[in-house]
Amino acid sequence: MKRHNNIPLITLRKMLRTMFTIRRFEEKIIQLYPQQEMKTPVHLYLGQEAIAAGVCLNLEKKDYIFSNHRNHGHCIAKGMDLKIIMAELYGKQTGCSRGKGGSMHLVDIKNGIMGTSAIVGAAMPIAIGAALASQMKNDKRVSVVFFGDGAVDEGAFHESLNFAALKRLPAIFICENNFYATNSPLLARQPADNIFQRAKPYLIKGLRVDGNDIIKVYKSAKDAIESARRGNGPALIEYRTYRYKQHVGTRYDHEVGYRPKEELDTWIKNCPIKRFKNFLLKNNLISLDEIERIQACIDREIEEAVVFAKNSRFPGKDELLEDVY
Ligand SMILES: Cc1ncc(C[n+]2csc(CCOP(=O)(O)OP(=O)(O)O)c2C)c(N)n1
Ligand SMILES: [Mg+2]
Repeated sequence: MKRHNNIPLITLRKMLRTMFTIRRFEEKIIQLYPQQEMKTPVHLYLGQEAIAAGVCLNLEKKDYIFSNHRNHGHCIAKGMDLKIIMAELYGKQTGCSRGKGGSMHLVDIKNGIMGTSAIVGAAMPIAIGAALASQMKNDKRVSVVFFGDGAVDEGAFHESLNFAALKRLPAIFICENNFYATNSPLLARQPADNIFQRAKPYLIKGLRVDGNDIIKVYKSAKDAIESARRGNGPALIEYRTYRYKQHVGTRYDHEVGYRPKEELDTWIKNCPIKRFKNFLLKNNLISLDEIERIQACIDREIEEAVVFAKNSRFPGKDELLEDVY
């Protein structure tokens, strides 16, 4: 079987396909949002695709992920049906929360997507609860929790690391450090840019990895996930990356003044998809024709999701209080 760097060709292609799917899905939202049919706020994942794709390609269907407000990429990479996501964004009854949750409340239990929450840091204690259950049942599941650098400001981060380390839980903490929490830069909120080192006092593995290099993301996550599955306890991985768009919404925001345009430009040059595409082409692992075929296929799938969402019905008045706790 053809391999590169010990990664099978089929996995390398899945990496590209998953990143493309996330990127094109988000771009479709940007295109459709001005029609004002999607009433949900959206926290777009553009620029961070390598992290969701690289991590989730190491997971089995039974493994759990827990996510946050910037969740589309995680859910797509873990295998959620695009139709169901799109329907939820359109507030339709066929969405995963029957149209009552919107973008920040995606869930798909059968694919191990245990829910996403807009409360910064909230998913971490829930993820280690699930990991504790897996340990007690010995079901060999791994729980992965995605959170931003902003969630590291929260007490729940330390409590969760502490407990996961103490019990050697099969829990992987994935921090997507994009250097901002809303419009607040990392160093205005934390004394040092050293998130991965927070693993040290808990005596667990802490890594800092280029989050825009999918091969590095994949390999680092693979080691951590396999180790956790073998019973060796949790890990904290800090992936460094950047979001292209405003914190919430579909526009660029460099004119607001909290981050310079040059910074955005530098990161756009460092696009994880462009980098990986060039790498595959340079190493003759894919042809331009094949890339175009993959892209066309993804675009068709996204288009179908839009048609499905638009054609679905809104929840009725009589359903308003169903599934509400
Ligand atoms: C407990 C809590 N505090 C504040 C907020 C408001 N809020 C929503 S997203 C966000 C920033 C999150 O930043 P980060 O964790 O770095 O994720 P990113 O948006 O950069 O992906 C804040 C402060 C919230 N939702 N929950
Ligand atoms: Mg952030």
